[in-house]
Amino acid sequence: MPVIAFSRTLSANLSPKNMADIQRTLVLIKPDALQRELVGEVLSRFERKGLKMVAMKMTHLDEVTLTEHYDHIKEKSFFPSLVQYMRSTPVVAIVYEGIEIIDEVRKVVGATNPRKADAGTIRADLSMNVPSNMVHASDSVEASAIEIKRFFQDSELFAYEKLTDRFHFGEGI
Ligand code: IDP
Ligand code: MG
Repeated sequence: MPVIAFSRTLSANLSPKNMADIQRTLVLIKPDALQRELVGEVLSRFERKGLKMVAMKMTHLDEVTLTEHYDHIKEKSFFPSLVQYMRSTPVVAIVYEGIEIIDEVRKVVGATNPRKADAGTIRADLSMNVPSNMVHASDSVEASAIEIKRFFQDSELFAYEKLTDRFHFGEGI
């Protein structure tokens, strides 16, 4: 993916050495967060971290999309119940952009099993179970590119100048 093309507004605040580390990542806020009225809490944790949101929408996932999305676990015995759970309400899909954002978001989200996740993470602080562990987040550069395309068209991704970029991503202030 051409890093410079999608990050022109962010680049105004960055030194060239940081440009190579700019990434995008896909987050899904899962049905348990919607049911438990914790969507705002999840968004707020990402906002407080200073993440730059470049896309967001509500969408109801179908079985085909979920089978693609969870291809790596589709042979597992829990897969049918995972699909049923993920289709029980719409999800909120978000794309964040920033330096090393893929690992940073996974750090804020925490380990897959909320009971093994570190305190302070979304999963540890707000949930107790798999599959209902609040949030999906891309786990690699390759996965994020595929997942963002799966959930968003190019026209739904926004480039804009966020005035705080220089605090979060610049060379200090
Ligand atoms: P991740 O979401 O931390 O990347 P993955 O291994 O990719 O974890 O699994 C995708 C999702 O499948 C998990 O977030 C969780 O909702 C569900 N899941 C994973 N393992 C189990 C399990 O053992 N039982 C039920 N659901 C599971
Ligand atoms: Mg995963």
